[in-house]
Amino acid sequence: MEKKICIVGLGYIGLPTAVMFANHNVRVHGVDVNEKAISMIQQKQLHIEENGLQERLENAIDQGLLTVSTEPVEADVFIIAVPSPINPDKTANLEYVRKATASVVPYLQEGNLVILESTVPPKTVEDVMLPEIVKSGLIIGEQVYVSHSPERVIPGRIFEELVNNDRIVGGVNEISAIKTKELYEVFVKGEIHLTDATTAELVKVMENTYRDVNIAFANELAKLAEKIDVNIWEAIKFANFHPRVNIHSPGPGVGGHCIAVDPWFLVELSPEHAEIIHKSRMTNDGMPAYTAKKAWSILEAKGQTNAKVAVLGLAFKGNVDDMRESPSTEVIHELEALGLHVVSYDPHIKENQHPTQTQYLHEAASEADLLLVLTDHNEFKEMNPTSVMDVMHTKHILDTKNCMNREEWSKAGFAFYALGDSKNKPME
Ligand code: SAJ
Repeated sequence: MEKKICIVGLGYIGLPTAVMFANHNVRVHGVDVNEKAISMIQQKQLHIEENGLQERLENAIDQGLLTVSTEPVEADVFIIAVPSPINPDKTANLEYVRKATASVVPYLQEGNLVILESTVPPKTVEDVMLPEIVKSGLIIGEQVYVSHSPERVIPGRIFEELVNNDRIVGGVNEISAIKTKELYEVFVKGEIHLTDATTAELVKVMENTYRDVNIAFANELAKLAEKIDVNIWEAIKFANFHPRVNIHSPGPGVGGHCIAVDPWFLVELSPEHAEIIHKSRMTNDGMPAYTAKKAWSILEAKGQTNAKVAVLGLAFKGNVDDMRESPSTEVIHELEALGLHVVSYDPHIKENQHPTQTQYLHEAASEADLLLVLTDHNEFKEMNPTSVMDVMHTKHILDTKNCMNREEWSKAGFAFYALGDSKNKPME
């Protein structure tokens, strides 16, 4: 393919997408405001962790198909993949999207296509992007094509999902959508469904909101199960044998930059019509405090209110290096507020990301009274109790992700507790 693509935003979505196109013989120029990230990428180093990214990045650069800098260049297609976070008052912050769009306007030429990949509140293309693009003097939909093609990939499996997931493409007009579809067909094997930009925006936000509401439901069930001595993990497993039931998993909270954020876009749209969505957000946001309280109760029952807690997991979910909106931060904050001493450990998180952090499991566990598992990293699932039991002060473990081997830890003499389960509580 002769086309050249300029991708603005080289984060968790932009960089893998850039590398993916380049590995399919498309010339790509990547842009980011983060100079450190740019110089790392130039040296074929990663500033983010993703399976399969390193070798694909090396290949793209070695083949001369990927260049990066802090400024856009002329291209046939511009893809915008920048953050769309929420402000402290939970309203959408669309400044990155607006600025990224404005940054490509001076480079736009007749026939170009501009695609927004970032997840945004419905109407962002219309209300935020088009007013910038119109400044190019090109007629939108005729001389410059615009669309929204939300990414739908899950961190950790991005290269698989970029290829195999179906994609939704919403154009400002039909020709914009068709041109976008033709572009992604370079590597997408899933189906590409065409619609208008606002529908595509809503679809993406709905998907993540569905997950948030479903997780809130699971969290509510977990709390209820604890009242009646039922193991919620077992109950959910059984319920999910029903062909039309798919209950998600409870946990210490919902993190990441998507699921804990996107539902607010719908709440902002019309609060009085988004009651379940709003309530679910609050339920999930309440889980870190619930988890901390549960940890505290376990220790309090043993008279250990001045205890040390070894937190296992700072990442927002298993096997990723991403701490954005991680519930662990909030859980630790709550534990400290309850007067507990916390040392945290996460093999996926680089040094100095959290004041309580150590790079050594041994140091976290040393003299600890409770192991609190907040993230289902493979390293934790495979952990042998003997690696920590001798250095701990008292052998308690609280598993909030149902990822630890209860039998093995119990056999090693640990009192094993789980979120959503008071059925199997240790005998007093
Ligand atoms: N979580 C639970 N219970 C569950 C599932 C997840 O507590 O049953 C928690 C996780 O531990 C984590 C958070 O929710 O803290 C979010 O994790 P996730 O794996 O559900 O989602 P993300 O944020 O990594 O990726 C989501 C995906 N969306 C959907 O699955 C609908 C992904 O496809 C999107 O591309 C991504 O958001 C995004 O960028 O929007």
